Amino acid sequence: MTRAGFVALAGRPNVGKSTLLNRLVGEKVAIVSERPQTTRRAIRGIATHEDWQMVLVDLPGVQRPRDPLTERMQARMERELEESDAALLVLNGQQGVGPGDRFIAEATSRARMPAVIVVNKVDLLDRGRTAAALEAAAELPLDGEVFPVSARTGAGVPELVECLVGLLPEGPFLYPVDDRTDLPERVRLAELIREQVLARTRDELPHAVEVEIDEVGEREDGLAVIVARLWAETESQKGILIGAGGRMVRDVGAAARREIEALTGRHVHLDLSVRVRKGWRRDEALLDRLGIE
Ligand SMILES: Nc1nc2c(ncn2[C@@H]2O[C@H](COP(=O)(O)OP(=O)(O)OP(=O)(O)O)[C@@H](O)[C@H]2O)c(=O)[nH]1
Ligand SMILES: [Mg+2]
Repeated sequence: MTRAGFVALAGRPNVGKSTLLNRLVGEKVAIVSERPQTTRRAIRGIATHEDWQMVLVDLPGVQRPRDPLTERMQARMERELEESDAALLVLNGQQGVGPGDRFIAEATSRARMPAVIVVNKVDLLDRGRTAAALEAAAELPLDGEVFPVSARTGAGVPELVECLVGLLPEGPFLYPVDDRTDLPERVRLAELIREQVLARTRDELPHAVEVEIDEVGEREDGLAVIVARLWAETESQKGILIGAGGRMVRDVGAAARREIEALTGRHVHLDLSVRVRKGWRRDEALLDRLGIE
């Protein structure tokens, strides 16, 4: 008999949920950055072994909603949690346990499902601090085993996987064995481009940018062609994204192209332009089109 089910990753922004999901899946399906609130969509990553399949749901970091974008992120998180078979609460071991973590632990506990707690980033901690973080995690108002893990190095991950597999219900696989994510191709491409923007911008800009894929095609000579645009909210943001002499958009494009070529195994021509769309974060129709639901 096989086991299969959904595991929702909950946790504050920037604790390493997406990094852990990629580690568990063994492929980059969710983008990662140093900025909080990198993940905007619920992304499913699929880990399949001989006799089990675990669908990891990477949720946006929990935060107080402040506009339609963040309201959607928050509502999506609560829905996904309800529909999962188990919850994985991720903590940042470097920061210890705070009120935000307790809030999420309580919300997870109310969802009444098996839970596991991960203390992540232990590669940055000595033994004493790891022990203190584990102790603080064990005192959270959420039942579940606690695991010290480094999503970055993979330390502690096999033990975590073994525990999670035990929580999956018995049943047939939910996705084809070769699938690693349920993200539509266009969204996956847009996310790889956004990741490169996040790596190069600061302050408000990372949150002000969205990426839309206009066209995915193929030239006669077989070269894949992707036309994408960066949405900014103001002219000054647009100026930063273009950069002196077009340098920023060129660098973002070149780096994103390399990522896309690595993912698809094909040569790609990426046509990237920058546009202004005031208040895109409040534009419900655009959010729909971008797949942020
Ligand atoms: N040293 C160390 N850094 C880590 C580890 N896991 C994640 N990080 C870093 O922490 C930062 C945030 O990682 P993400 O995976 O994007 O965090 P997230 O929880 O998905 O964040 P949101 O999507 O914003 O909620 C990135 O710079 C990662 O490289 C880890 O185990 N060790
Ligand atoms: Mg994330």
